[in-house]
Amino acid sequence: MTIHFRSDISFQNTGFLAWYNSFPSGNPLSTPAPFLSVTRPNTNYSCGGFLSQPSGDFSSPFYPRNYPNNAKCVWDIKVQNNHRVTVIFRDVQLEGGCNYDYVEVFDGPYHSSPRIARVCDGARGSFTSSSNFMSIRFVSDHSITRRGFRAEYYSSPSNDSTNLLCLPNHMQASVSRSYLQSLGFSARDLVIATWNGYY
Ligand SMILES: [Ca+2]
Repeated sequence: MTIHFRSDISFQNTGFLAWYNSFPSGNPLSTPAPFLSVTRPNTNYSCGGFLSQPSGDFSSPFYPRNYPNNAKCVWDIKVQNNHRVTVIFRDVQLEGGCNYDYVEVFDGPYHSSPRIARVCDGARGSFTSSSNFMSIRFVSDHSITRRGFRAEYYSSPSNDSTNLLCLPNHMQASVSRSYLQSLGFSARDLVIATWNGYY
């Protein structure tokens, strides 16, 4: 008999443990195979990291499968000078209560910066740094895990300038008030076609 195990390029998990036995072919029921179920704590993963691209995304370990217990992950985000970082939380499914498993957003490098927010189960929303640094920390306690979270970030100029940013599922257009006023318009004159509103 041959067993073939194959894995693809992403999402690690514990894997499997199988048991085999042999028996005389004339008496197949003489040695019934025991049912065996083994779960081990999964420590074979890495999380967090240094993100230096102008935009990107990150998620809890093994997302969208359950994150491990006792996880502590820090993502440090640094974008180019004179830009700010905005992080958008798209999906946050954590153990409820906010004191056991949570995500924290810091306005600069972790350890030396004030906390902007603690993101808990069910949260959505975005947060923007005051400089070109932001850090995100994910913490899980010793029990109960869920799907985790997925977040995206992008950078935008921190000064009052005109800028257009297009990502697969996010678009941002910034037009400075002074530029509009130099043309004789106000911010209320700005209209996005096919959009049900005026800005
Ligand atoms: Ca937990």
